[in-house]
Amino acid sequence: MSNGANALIRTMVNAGVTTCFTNPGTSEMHFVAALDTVPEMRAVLALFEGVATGAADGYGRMADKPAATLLHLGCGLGNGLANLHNARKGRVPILNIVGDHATHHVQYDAQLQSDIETVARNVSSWVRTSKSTPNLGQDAAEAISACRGLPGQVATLILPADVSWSDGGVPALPPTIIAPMPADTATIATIAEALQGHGKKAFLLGARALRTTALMAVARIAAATGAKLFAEVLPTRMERGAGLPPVERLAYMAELASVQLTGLDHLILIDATAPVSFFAYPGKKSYLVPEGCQLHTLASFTQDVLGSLDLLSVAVGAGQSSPVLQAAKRPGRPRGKFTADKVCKAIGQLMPEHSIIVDEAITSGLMLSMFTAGAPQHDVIALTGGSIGFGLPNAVGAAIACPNRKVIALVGDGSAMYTIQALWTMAREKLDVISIIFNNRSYAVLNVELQRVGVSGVGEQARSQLDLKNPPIDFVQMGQSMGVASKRATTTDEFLAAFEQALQSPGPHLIEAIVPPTLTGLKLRVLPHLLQSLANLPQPIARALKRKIAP
Ligand SMILES: Cc1ncc(C[n+]2csc(CCOP(=O)(O)OP(=O)(O)O)c2C)c(N)n1
Repeated sequence: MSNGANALIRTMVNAGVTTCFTNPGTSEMHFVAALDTVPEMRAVLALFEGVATGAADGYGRMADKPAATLLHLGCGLGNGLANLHNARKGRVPILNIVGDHATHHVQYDAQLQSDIETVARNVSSWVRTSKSTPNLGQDAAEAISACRGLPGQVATLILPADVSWSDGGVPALPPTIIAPMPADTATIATIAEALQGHGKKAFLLGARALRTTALMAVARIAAATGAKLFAEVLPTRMERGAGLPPVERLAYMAELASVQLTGLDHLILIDATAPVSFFAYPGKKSYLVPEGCQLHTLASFTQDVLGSLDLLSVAVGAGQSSPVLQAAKRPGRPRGKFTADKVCKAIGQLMPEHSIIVDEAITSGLMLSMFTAGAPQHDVIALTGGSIGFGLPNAVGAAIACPNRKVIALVGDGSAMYTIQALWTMAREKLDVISIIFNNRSYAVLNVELQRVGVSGVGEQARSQLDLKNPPIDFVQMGQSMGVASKRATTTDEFLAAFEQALQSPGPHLIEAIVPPTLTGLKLRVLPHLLQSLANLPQPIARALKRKIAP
């Protein structure tokens, strides 16, 4: 007869949940012991819960199915919250199993007792404390059904220790996944009419709309109707590169995004929400849809993206149109002074086909999109919820989901320090990840934000809150101490040599790139011109923008 833990793991495996990122404690010991009775489940130890949840996020994005986490009561779940938040914003499915005290122990309010459900609700659309061993399998099947449905979401199943250790567990059958519905006839007709009219129109593409099949379909419609293609600022997963339709990402800075959207008469959302500014700034707009622009939803988070695109394609007669495709074009080999831009250029020049780029470079990745646009096809996964510390853990999950693809994680030094323990899991699991850490010894983006929020008279103490120089962080020693081959690059040539070597030898590598901060006052002034060249803006708009961003 199965105990609860065994039935639970069997249910998970039956439903295709075959990877579990763990950081267990005493209340999870029966689950841990049961792992050996179900060898189809791969358990991966993480040394901090934020690594476990971030790895589950990366796995979900790349495998298109949930991974599980195993977390220790409310405190363990709380430690994992930031990356669960990123998953929630990216609509990534994750199944959390959170151990709890045995039901009869709760009355004593022992040391680790806390309100787990309250912690879970912040990020989970489905939360349940399993009350009995015979029902545990069914509870798990319902949790999996909730997280795999549309939109993908975080489901948290709380597992009291006695429900786990008692006999009488019954594995449940996999849940049936309900097929989503496409847009209705009236919506298709309205959007088709907007696309065929004279106004300026664009699509804004989110998670599922940034995958190859959807991209090709929407690009055909765009070619037939003259619509432009935008991607959300921070995509869950975006397939791009030579041979795929090029899509312009909306800028992080609201001032720039507003310019990208200027003059639109119709904005059509596909698995995306209306664009808003990341933060509010005194005197600046939060809602970025231009006045007078009509907003349409072709497919919401719960609707069928491909089915809706097929219907729209028929309605506008786009079936035979040829989509605009990105030409193959890599940048030249970088030379000269070593900067973060040179790292981005080297990646554009050298990265292999089907690479997975995890982008948490923050300011250092400003030129990444441009330098990799015509590189061989690859995926980019981004910081969907803005909660830093996602890059290294996401790389762990992506590498486990896609063992035959190179993962290149681009991470700011500040961001890397949140979840640096991920390196240890990379070494232990021998994951094919190249972690590039931009050591600019600064929270550089916050220096920019300090200018943007309009404060005056910044003093020493304020400046020191954004400065990581003292003491300097040594990422090479840190990587080596966790078993990852690590090199430091202080010149462009050193970086190229380290990167080429890392590309040739499988397994985890770390390259610490010692670079100056990218987004200096000078770069800020140049940004409008960069955007102008990308978006063909008229001079007066570019000048107005320049005044807005860098007066
Ligand atoms: C969980 C969380 N804590 C704090 C922040 C605020 N924050 C945003 S960016 C940033 C610093 C990023 O520094 P780094 O990774 O070194 O990149 P850089 O800005 O230097 O390019 C901080 C602290 C956040 N976004 N998320």
